[in-house]
Amino acid sequence: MTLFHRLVLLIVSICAVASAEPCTNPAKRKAWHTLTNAEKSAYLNAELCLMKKPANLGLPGAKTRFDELQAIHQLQAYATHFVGAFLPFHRMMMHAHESALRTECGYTGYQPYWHEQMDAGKFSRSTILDPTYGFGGDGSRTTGCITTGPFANYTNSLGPGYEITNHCINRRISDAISAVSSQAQVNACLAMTTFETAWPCIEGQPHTGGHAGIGGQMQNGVSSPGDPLFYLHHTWLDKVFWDWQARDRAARVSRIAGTNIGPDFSPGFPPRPSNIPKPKGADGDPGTTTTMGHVLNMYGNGPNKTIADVMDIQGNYLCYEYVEP
Ligand SMILES: *[C@@H]1O[C@H](CO)[C@@H](O)[C@H](O)[C@H]1NC(C)=O
Ligand SMILES: *[C@@H]1O[C@H](CO)[C@@H](O)[C@H](O)[C@H]1NC(C)=O
Ligand SMILES: [Cu+2]
Repeated sequence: MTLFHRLVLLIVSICAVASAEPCTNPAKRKAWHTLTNAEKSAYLNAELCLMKKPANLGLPGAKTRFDELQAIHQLQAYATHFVGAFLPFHRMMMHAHESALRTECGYTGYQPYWHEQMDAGKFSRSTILDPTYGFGGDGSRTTGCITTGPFANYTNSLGPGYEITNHCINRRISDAISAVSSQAQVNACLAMTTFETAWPCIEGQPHTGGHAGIGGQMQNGVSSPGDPLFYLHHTWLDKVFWDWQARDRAARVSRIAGTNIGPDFSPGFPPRPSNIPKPKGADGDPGTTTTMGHVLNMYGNGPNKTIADVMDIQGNYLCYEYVEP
């Protein structure tokens, strides 16, 4: 074999590795209530581990790694809600959280989701609120603070809203509001035929069910990731988004739309303080419309990626699937 032939062989084998099927063995994201008690404990313990790990990114007010993930949301709430990037942004945030659990806290499972339709209208009786194999129950009627479960004594350092204060995780469960996490609402969104209608549908009713049905910190549009239930809720919404995309996969993983300019104020959202600039579009978008080049800013909690990188959950960057309950 001549040197030339060796070189050609080398180049061919490098190309073969680089073009290898990127996602052949997708991770399985499962519904919380289908996990074994051992799997539930492993997840809860990994979250507690993030709550004990000191912050290391220098983000304002954050004391732990859990807080730093919350900060991603607090720092850009008005730039990531009511905009085209809402669904891809939260998908990326779920991935950043899942990666932190796995790489920093030895978690070997994947991010579970809360199959909320099974609990719609009766959140208060959900097994996800179990004090031992779950997230603990409702807030106390006097203090609002949760008093049961593994996170009962966690001190949130970020929130409520844009504030940086020490406080408990609080909840005020409403079974009535939780009814909008119903299968009927999910079906209505899945039936939408364009991104322009599917995204506001998902951001509307099923999204509100998990946030306002749990209440307290979860209901705060800015600081909601201070309640670890946030990740179970938004992973479910990500599943709804993916179920919608999968109905016409090629088209729906390759196109995004919507404004990238958040509103000045939205009901249910704490007002944006004057020191937080009004979102004026994002890096990677040439104008005021959300594009595939839009950069999803993780504030150092893992890499930034573009919307194009995360539109397919079995693409070049993400590699997971949702297991039906
Ligand atoms: C929270 O603190 C109370 C009072 O100190 C204690 O009884 C309880 O076991 C603690 N719960 C957890 C989950 O650490
Ligand atoms: C992530 O994106 C933001 C906004 O575009 C940018 O300011 C920041 O430097 C980026 N961070 C990294 C690690 O690339
Ligand atoms: Cu959000």
